[in-house]
Amino acid sequence: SRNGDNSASRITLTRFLSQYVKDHPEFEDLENILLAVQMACKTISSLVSRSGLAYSIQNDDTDADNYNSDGRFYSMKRLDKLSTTVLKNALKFTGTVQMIVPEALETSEEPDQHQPGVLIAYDAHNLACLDPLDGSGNSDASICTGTVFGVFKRGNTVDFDEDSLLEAVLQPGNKMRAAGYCLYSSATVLVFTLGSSVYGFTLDPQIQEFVLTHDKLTIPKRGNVYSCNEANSEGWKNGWKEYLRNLKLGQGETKEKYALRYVGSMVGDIHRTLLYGGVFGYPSDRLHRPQGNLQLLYKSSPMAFVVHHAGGKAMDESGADLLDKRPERIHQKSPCFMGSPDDMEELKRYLTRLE
Ligand code: FBP
Repeated sequence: SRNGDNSASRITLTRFLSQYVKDHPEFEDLENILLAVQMACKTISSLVSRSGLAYSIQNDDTDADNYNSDGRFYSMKRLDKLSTTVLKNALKFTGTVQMIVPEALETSEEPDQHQPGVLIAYDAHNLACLDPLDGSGNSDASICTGTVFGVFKRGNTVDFDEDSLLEAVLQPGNKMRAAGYCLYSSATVLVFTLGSSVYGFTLDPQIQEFVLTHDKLTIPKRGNVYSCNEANSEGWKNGWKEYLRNLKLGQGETKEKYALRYVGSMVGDIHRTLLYGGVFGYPSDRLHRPQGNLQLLYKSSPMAFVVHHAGGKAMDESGADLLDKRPERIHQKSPCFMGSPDDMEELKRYLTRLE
């Protein structure tokens, strides 16, 4: 408009969703969940951006919950918990969604590891898994974090008792109806797909609304960045090792020398990969993390669903489609790779070669 304020013509997420379900009535039942997620993400965004301030205020309080076993201030746990509460309340507010917080501890590959609190939400039609604050360990240093979610069909046969629901949620990513994430960084960006195009919305802090900034987002066919935790390289398999050696030497398919970028916050690393292209990977590390570090159900699977619908690809360590992999347990981890289609094809040749 003439005064330079085009807010009236901008497409907010709320408006976008109401139009989307008008055009695609089969997704009508998802609108409530998505609106609740966007509400919660706005609040979590504001909590995350104030976490340093919360530190100085809470530093002298006597709440034992704020300290870990060494007596060190432990605001990470607090922010984790707060985000879970915010999401739970937002979903409850819909009046149609109920929740389960599965026991964090179960027999796992790494029983001593901190198990993040995943949230399972359900209504008459859907079963959703939500990771309220991935990478929360980073937030004290003001490094980016994210919320991740994936939604499955509940299916008529599933009973309402907790065990049946927890069993029913163990589905491969290709069964998702919707998935997405919200990145809390220099900007807050919510990216999601309802199984066709991918859309990205940026939170405008002035009006506290998510506005459409990435319409039909597609990943570049090729990138020149790889992203992984190099400190695990002694335990990596040969395929991934050789692939990276060639990228570093400029002897891969493109003959271009690749750069390394690793934030250590999955949502940030994968969001960058979506926009700039390249490869993100958390492979197995024979010495320390035999299944990598990313839980399939509520971290890598929803992210893979987004990458796939943006034109990218996600694989496990055998080169098989990650979206076909069904978790056997809620917190099960799996090695994973995702990124630009051409980079993934190149990597696949290394992964499928016999060791
Ligand atoms: P938390 O949610 O427990 O912080 O762990 C998840 C995560 O931080 C991912 O965001 C990230 O990709 C990965 O762990 C990093 O693992 P590593 O520190 O081994 O590189």
